[in-house]
Amino acid sequence: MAAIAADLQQAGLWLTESKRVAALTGAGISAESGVPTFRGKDGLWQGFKATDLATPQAFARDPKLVWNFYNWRRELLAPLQPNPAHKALIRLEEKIPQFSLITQNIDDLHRRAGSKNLVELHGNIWMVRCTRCHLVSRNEEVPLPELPACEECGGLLRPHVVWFGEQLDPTILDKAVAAIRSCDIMLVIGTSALVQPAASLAIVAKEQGARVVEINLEPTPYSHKLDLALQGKAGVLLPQLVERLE
Ligand code: BV8
Ligand code: ZN
Repeated sequence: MAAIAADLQQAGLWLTESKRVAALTGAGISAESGVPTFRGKDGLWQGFKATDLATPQAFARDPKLVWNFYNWRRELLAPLQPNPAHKALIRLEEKIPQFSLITQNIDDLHRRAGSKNLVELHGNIWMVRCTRCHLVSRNEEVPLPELPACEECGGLLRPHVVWFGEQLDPTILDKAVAAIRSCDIMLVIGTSALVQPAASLAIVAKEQGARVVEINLEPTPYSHKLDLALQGKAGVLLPQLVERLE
């Protein structure tokens, strides 16, 4: 326990000296809200892996199956609340002159927690996009019809999220990279750092001279390249880290 206290102390010091902070979050920050992560034991749905269903090919082949998957996640997510980790990032945003929050998550919990400067790299589960007229709208119906239709043109709607094999919105990615390129310190929270290009943002930060601190339940392929890797629950460690700023 002593080691982690010393690491928290050190991370707190670096944060106190920083004017520009960037945070990248993954599914692990929402785990304590009850959101299943992708690679934990609960990373499966009816025997399917998310990587099998969150693809344009799967949607073209069987849109009903893919919508069943997203409807299941929408129903599961609707009642869930932000946890102390999400809330600690709100306090950080209030304290740090320039704070950017970049998330891989589509669960909307950062927005619901009140994060302002938020970049959703992979979209948002409550946003839908028409496959015909490309109209994007927020829709919180739970559940949506099995094959939801666009109100404007009747075209088939899809989740407005980035599937595997799809490019991220360049404007959104550029905003994330700009924040990473200019930060003094980057926090990488609750991600297995396997999905690209999000995972490599930590290296972009390191290469421009920022300090990078990881908070995760387990080590990741990037842990050994970073300045600190705090092992533990985000809902426990993040509030402790932000307290050092008070
Ligand atoms: C692209 C939206 C290029 C959808 C998501 C082979 C090798 C390398 C790369 C590839 C490859 N084949 C394909 C690729 C590229 C691919 C990729 O990276 N694949 C991976 C699987 C290898 N990437 C893409 O396809 C991206 N696009 O590359 O386009 C391109 C170029 C030209 C032309 C066309 C295309 C698009 C990737 C975006 C995919 N969409 N989400 C949806 O959610 O339904 S990704 C999705 O999975 C999430 O958004 C998130 O990004 C990812 C899950 O990762 P994590 O968030 O890290 O979650 P995970 O469960 O893995 O880890 C949680 C961690 O938290 C764990 O470490 C755990 O220990 C920890 N934890 C748990 N509890 C806690 C905790 N930590 C703290 N506290 C706790 N309480
Ligand atoms: Zn339409």
